[in-house]
Amino acid sequence: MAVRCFGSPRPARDGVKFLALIALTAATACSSGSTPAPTGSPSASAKPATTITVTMKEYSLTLSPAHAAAGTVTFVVDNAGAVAHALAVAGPGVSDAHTSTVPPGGQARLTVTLQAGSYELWCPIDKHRELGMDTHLQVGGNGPASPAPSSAAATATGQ
Ligand SMILES: [Cu+2]
Repeated sequence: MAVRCFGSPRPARDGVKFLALIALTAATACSSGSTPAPTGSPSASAKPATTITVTMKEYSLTLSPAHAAAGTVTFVVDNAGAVAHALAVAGPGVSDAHTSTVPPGGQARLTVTLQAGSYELWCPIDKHRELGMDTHLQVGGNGPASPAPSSAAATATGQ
């Protein structure tokens, strides 16, 4: 019965709070380790990702813009058609990148890392590819040929 005097929910609650604090601290330490942001504003310190809008309908794919530099590219897929579509991408270094099925009027995003070269984009649903939902994206080299992301970022900052 002495346990009952002790048994208020407060100790347990404090324990949870403490654990949450540890988790929070760990998360903060983790993120600050990968991104050195001294002023606390994490925006725009890294090179911004390229975004390409892909408009899908029956039966075509339209890229805007229709070219990209090597690096991280996010395809924003808009289904402007009347049936479900999806986007698949293949090319140098990318073999099985695709969105899930996008319903009519829906949107999806697909982020891939592109190298210089030619990429094929198509809709993998039914025979949409054969019907015309198939296009290419030319990816150009990004500045000097040295593929070192960290030194490239330093160079960009210095300019
Ligand atoms: Cu389709």
